[in-house]
Amino acid sequence: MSQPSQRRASPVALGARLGHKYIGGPHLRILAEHSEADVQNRVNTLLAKIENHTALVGVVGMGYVGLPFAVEKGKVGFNVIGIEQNPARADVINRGENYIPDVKDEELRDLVSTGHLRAVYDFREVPQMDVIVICVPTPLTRNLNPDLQYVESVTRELAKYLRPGQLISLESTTYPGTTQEIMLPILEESGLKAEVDFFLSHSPERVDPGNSRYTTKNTNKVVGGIGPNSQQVAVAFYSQTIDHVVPVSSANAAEMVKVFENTFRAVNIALVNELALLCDKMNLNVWEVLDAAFTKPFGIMPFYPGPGVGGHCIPLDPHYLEWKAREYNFNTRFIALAGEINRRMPEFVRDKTHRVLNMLGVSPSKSKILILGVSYKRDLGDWRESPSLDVIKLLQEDGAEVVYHDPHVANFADHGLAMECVPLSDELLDSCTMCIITTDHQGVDYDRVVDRVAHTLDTRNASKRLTRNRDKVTLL
Ligand code: SAJ
Repeated sequence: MSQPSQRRASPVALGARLGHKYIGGPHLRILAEHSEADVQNRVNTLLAKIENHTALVGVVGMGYVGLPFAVEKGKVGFNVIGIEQNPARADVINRGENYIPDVKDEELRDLVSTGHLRAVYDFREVPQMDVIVICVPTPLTRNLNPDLQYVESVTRELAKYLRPGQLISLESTTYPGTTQEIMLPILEESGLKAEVDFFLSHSPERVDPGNSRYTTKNTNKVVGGIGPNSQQVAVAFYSQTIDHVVPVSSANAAEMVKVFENTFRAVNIALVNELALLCDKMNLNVWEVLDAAFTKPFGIMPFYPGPGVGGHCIPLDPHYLEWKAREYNFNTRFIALAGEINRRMPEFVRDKTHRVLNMLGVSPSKSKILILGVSYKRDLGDWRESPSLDVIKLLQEDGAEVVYHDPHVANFADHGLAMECVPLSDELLDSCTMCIITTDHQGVDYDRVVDRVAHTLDTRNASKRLTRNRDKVTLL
């Protein structure tokens, strides 16, 4: 098959594709052919830098996605500059200190000491970079609409410094169309043309915080360019550090893949949460039902109910797709229903708490309740969007005195709350009316908690291995 540069496209088509207005005459034909050769040269130059690891890599946002990504690139020999708007974080990195559990301290320290990795506060060094990867948050507004302020502000900054030959790749989870419809026009305000002067792709992050089995390196990576040149350089770039790259036909497709993945989880978590609500009415043990259902060796995968859905992905990302679908007059009812059920779970926990307090003969306003676990999932210290915080607020509204213990969270301030972790002492346990297990961290002595507290509401089945006093436990 002929190489792109050998194809004889008509000057009009070529000129149009290259972003030059065809005004006729042979001189443009020379210009167009020269530009096609230019473009191919830019692609080849970038490919060479990527393949010999001399490309200077920029990573915008040094969080739980950006920092592990930067470390993987540094480990294979790329020089990496982290652009981190939080100067304190940038300074920590430049001291060779780590703050992301999924990153190995010694690997970060070595990369910083050898100069392979450093952090800066702003975008002034972008012109020296060959590839810039964007790993910034994509939150929701209060009424569940996409909030692209970080993606847009970063893109505007990049447009100021953009130069021919660079690849920009967005990793943040977002609705299909963000890269093509939002980022591309902003970047072309620079006067440079996508696919001709610079290259643009979407490659959704697939980080499962705390998952030591699947890492940045061995998790399959989907990559979609806004055109064939962008696709070629983006696939080459990601292939340097990721075992298996999965090319898809466009940035839109890549964006859709990711929001589908997280919608899949949100819907299935909502399904088991709904089952928990029904089992409660039917006096069935939802944990027993699910454990038995998951013995089926095919056609099913484990999900479990809980006090709600936390983190910065599952509660948020599906609503990016829901919002975009409305543009097509399409109601994504599964997403809406899943969000409704999952957001309702903290209230269900409050209802069950009231039942336990009634059984103990204590009114909520006279109770002292221990919340065991505030991070949004086990064995992590991240409390963002954690349902535990919703449970605490609801119980405080009922007048209860609420304290928390979480071995991974020394303190937190969010949702109008500011609390310190209390030690899990015998005195504390003896002073509490009841305990609610909201995060099933390993390493907590659940036997001891259940022994000493009058009653425990277990929303995670953390007490499943309890050897005694099962009558002092109520399961979600
Ligand atoms: N949860 C349940 N029941 C379940 C699974 C999860 O209640 O069966 C709750 C968790 O307790 C947590 C929330 O849902 O509060 C989200 O859990 P999660 O396991 O999806 O954790 P995240 O959001 O940190 O990571 C997810 C990734 N997780 C997995 O694939 C296991 C993955 O979906 C994405 O790569 C990532 O979000 C992301 O960054 O999008």
